[in-house]
Amino acid sequence: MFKRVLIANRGEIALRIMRACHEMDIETVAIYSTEDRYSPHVKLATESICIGPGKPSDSYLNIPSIINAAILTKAEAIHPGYGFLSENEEFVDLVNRCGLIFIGPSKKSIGLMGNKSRARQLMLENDIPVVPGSEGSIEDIGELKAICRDVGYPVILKASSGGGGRGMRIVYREEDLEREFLNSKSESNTCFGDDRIYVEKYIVNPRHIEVQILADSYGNVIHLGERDCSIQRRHQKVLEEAPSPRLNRSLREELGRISIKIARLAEYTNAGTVEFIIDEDGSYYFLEMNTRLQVEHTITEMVTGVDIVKEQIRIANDMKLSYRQEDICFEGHSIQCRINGEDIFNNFLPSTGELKNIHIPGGLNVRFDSYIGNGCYISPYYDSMIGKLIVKGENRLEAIKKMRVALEELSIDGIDTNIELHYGILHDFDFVKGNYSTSFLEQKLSGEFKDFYLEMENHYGTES
Ligand code: MV4
Repeated sequence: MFKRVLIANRGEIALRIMRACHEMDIETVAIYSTEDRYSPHVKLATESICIGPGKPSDSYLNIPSIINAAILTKAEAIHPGYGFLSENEEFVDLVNRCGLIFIGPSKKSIGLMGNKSRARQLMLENDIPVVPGSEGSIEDIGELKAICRDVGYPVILKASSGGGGRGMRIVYREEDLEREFLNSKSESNTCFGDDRIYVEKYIVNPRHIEVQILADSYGNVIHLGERDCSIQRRHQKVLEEAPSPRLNRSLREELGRISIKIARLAEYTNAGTVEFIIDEDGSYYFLEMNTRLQVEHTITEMVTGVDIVKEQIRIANDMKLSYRQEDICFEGHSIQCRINGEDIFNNFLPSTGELKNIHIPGGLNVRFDSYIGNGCYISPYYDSMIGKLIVKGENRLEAIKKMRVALEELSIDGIDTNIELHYGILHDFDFVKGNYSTSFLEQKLSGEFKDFYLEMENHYGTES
């Protein structure tokens, strides 16, 4: 096993990875920017090394500095966490060529799945359902028009190198197609340096469901069930739950089987997530595969008892998975609320500053993964997510009630947070019924549903 691992990340996920390492008697190296010099990941690591100023491109994205830090501190492996360099092929390649181990999938799998239209093509060739649309990327407007006539409007244009919604355009009529095609190409070129676009029929009000998989270097692949990630705003997930209240046993088993098949097709190793959308009549379609540890891996851990980060480290060390599929038992229901520093009454503007009077809830099956503490400073340089409140109940209703109580107890002064938004969601009748789609938050926040705001205001008042 590794003696020492460098964690190429910050915030709550750096702490999460550190805990797994220390439990496995592995020493840790933290990297940090000057902006993060008082952050807890710096103190809790075995050794810490400053790699540059606050701007991510000068520090957490600075490949030469990070690799030099690993070599200087004699780390044998690098865990990238999520975001930053976690899905960067060139980084994986350089890590390996410097004689270090990347704790994650191979360069090849990351490259394959990073090209969304190529991944789509691979699924088509192997009879895995994808949304009707183009075969690969689109050559010209004539071809695009023909495909859209064939599949019917609305359609969605997506960037081949995309993800996170950038470059995406929903088109309702043929007369808008050419203009949106050019817009989409230009935005994709700006964001990803790749202007290739593919098209799919646009599924209205889908559920966004993803399956966690683990694969070792001996060809063993298992799935850890699904997460429902439909509660999101502007492509940022807000609340996740496992299992999905939308799935029945047969659909669940089918998605698990297909996800394992997809991992095998990609010769995938380590932890990964297969994303699907489910339309209103229950048909499912492969969307893409995420080749990293995800923010919401926690709820899968809560319902399976599997420590996903420990498995990642074992796999990277060429050890076999600790579980066979038959060993995985699903128990109870888990919900995660992402706690963000933002002003939900002012267009979700990021809120930064020094925290005080923090109270963290506790109790049976209540988990808070964060990096916050009294006096801690939330920097505008980084993501607004400051913590994740996670609960598990014996069933969905118990989980909802546990989360309501935990949210009431959670208190953070000094910056604005989205705690009240979560309270509104957890008390919404449609949410409680499990009756929601990816449009849920947008609809509730549009003002069409005044009761949603009332629920928040009744409880918290409208001060500040
Ligand atoms: C879709 C879709 C509907 N139909 N594809 C969003 C993120 C990326 N991983 C794929 N996404 C979607 N792809 C087809 N064919 C709906 C989404 C989607 C979405 C789209 C627009 C606005 C908000 C959304 C939220 C979740 C998913």
